[in-house]
Amino acid sequence: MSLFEHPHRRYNPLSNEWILVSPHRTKRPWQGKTDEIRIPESCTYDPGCYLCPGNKRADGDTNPAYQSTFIFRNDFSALYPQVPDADIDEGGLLRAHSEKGICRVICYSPRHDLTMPLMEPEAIRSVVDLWTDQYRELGELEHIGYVQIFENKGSQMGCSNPHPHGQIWADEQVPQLPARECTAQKEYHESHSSCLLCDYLARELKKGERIVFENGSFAVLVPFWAIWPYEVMLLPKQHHASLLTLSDNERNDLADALKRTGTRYDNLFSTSFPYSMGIHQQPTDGNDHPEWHVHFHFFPPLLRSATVKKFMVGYELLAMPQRDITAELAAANLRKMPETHFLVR
Ligand code: H2U
Ligand code: ZN
Repeated sequence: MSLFEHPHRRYNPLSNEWILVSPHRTKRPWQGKTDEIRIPESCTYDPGCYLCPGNKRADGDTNPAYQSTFIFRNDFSALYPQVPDADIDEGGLLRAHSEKGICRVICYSPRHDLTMPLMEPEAIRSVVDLWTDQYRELGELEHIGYVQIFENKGSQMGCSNPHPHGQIWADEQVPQLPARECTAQKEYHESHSSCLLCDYLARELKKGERIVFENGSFAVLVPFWAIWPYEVMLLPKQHHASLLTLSDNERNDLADALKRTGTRYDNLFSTSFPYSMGIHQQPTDGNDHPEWHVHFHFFPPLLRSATVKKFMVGYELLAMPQRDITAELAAANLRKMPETHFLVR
């Protein structure tokens, strides 16, 4: 279709935002920044790592000799529960309110050198179980209206340590981006009497051009409206508002989908693929959210190699997001990748 061969705007119905796509620019020469290639860590235990079993953390606590996953309160939490309620509003121009919350760190494995694609499916399943339990436990707290589980992977995404880990920040109020998704899903649900992401996924599965792969219960696709070059969304085929209602089999399929997504990513540029990943689940604000469909976003910065990344600068910071490589081409490139990790071939 010629629309997709020329500059065009695409709509993101989840965030109610637009993105500019400039497919003709993919042939432009690159004379910009090239990072030094990092060889993946290979030691199973690092005495200097604050996440390895038995080691001391920055606040002086010692990690237990954990065998599977390990969770602790973030020693430098951005949010904490004991905050006095307070508000200001001066003419709608100076507004602020207090915010309570809880921040935790999750170690995926005692092994310092592993990442999700190199972990056994059973070990990834343990992480899925922990995410589910944490979402339940934190969401049940009265002052927690939203639970954000996420992971920064790789130093290019600001990750502080190669030890496989993620974070949870649980907030009193629903933060801005999930709040936008909440509004969009709610409006769609009210006007169509169906779920936005169920309907979207059905269309994508029928078309196939943006699907990376699927298993029995999950699909991984490059969204039509993706901003980052190799951004993907991972979502269950059945309607689930959160991880809580996934069956045992669906949890196993989720672990499988996470391993395969990570493997394809790493194989794309033969590197430990950096990204920020997060799970969007229904708010835990005490309201019903039949509109909400749980999904994972992966936002990786790499564009053309292990060293050439996309910068969100200039027009993106000042006007709107923009991409060159189309979502369809990105999906085709990821679809071509083998599912055996390049480090174990
Ligand atoms: P990142 O790799 O995404 O930065 O996450 C690591 C988190 O671990 C970070 O939020 C916390 C940092 O505050 N941390 C501790 O809680 N204890 C430590 O000893 C070091 C780091
Ligand atoms: Zn470690």
